[in-house]
Amino acid sequence: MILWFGKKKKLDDVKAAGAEMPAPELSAEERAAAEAAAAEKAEIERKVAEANRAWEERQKQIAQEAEDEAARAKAAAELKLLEERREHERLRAEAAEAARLAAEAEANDPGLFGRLGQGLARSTAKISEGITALGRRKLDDDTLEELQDLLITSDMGAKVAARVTKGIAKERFDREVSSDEIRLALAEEIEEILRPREKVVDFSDGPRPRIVLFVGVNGSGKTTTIGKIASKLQEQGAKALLVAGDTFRAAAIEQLKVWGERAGIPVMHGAPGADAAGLVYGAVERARAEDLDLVLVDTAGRLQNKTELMSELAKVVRVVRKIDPEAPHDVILVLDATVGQNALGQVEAFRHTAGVTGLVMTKLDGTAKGGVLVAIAEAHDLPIHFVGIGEQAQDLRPFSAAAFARALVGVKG
Ligand SMILES: Nc1nc2c(ncn2[C@@H]2O[C@H](COP(=O)(O)OP(=O)(O)OP(=O)(O)O)[C@@H](O)[C@H]2O)c(=O)[nH]1
Ligand SMILES: [Mg+2]
Repeated sequence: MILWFGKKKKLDDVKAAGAEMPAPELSAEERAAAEAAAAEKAEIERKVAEANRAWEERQKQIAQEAEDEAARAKAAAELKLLEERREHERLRAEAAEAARLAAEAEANDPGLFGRLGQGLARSTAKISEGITALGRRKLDDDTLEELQDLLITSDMGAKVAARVTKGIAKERFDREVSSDEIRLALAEEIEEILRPREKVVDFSDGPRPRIVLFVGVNGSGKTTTIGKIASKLQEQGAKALLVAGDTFRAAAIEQLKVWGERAGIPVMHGAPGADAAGLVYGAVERARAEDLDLVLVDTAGRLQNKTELMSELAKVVRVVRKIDPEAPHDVILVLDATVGQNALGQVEAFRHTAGVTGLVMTKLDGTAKGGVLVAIAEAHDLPIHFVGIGEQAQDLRPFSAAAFARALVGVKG
């Protein structure tokens, strides 16, 4: 598991642990003991099977030889019992095999990102089915154009789609390729664009209290994302404070309170309509006084073209800077994947106003427009911290370039 609040564990350790999970080393004695135990088990199994066979033979013989009805019936009943036992054994073995396969599938799953794969693969079935429909064929200009169109349906944008298809043609042009080969090649090209943006945030690094501001347009998933992160941080032992900086709507304060209560993290709020910048200033002072690790600030949703609301956000940032010139330490822009290409404009506007330092993309579970994240990754040198794949606390995953790229084009496993 990747820690988002890895006070002791460094990110690299955690990544290595997640990626490789080496089998425990056994000493020579332990190995010998394990081998002896396995041999003993095999011997017992062999003897049991032999006894069963002998017993079965004997029952058959009795059934044949017995003259009186009662003995024959008894032998037949014994045989039936044996069959029932065999059937039971067969079902048990089947269940064990199913459990083994499930465990294997889990082990081969791209770990934390398995659910993302399922979610995205479902929503981008169009690309995947389109590639399957191409069948085995020559990778010529026509095929490349069809592939480009398919990628564009995921809102990747024409420029990035062209770059990706050009990339796969480099070594394969005019060669016959299968759907699976195309899928893998596309995934590799997309991963290459995404890889530099993969950066799991470790909130325990850096200054205390670390001030994290969440910004974005209305309904993009800011409050929900804070709630999900809060649940995780609570599990990982961070001392945090949530701040209801969305002072416009009473419901927004309530929504954050619900998440805070669920996670057992205090929520600071003002009266509805209070000055957001003032509230955040107070929150930072409180975090210092109480020696907290983190302050997660929710802000009101605002459309990127509403200048007045955007300057209010700029004011929040300015006021926080007064109390700590380095703060806010993170300004996380929360983007809703369902808006597709529109998200690009949001990144521009929020970067300009609030000095965005990282991204979260939500609602990837229910859209075919997830490709826009590739366009954003190509255009903006901003880390992508998390992706949202549902409404529940566990539905936020650290971003993985490989898992995302593979899921987008429907590479299984
Ligand atoms: N399916 C899905 N729904 C999500 C996800 N993230 C958030 N939502 C839902 O999107 C809706 C809006 O989420 P909020 O967290 O209230 O969004 P917000 O950015 O705080 O909205 P405002 O405060 O109005 O600007 C809610 O119904 C959430 O449950 C996600 O990853 N997947
Ligand atoms: Mg909100």
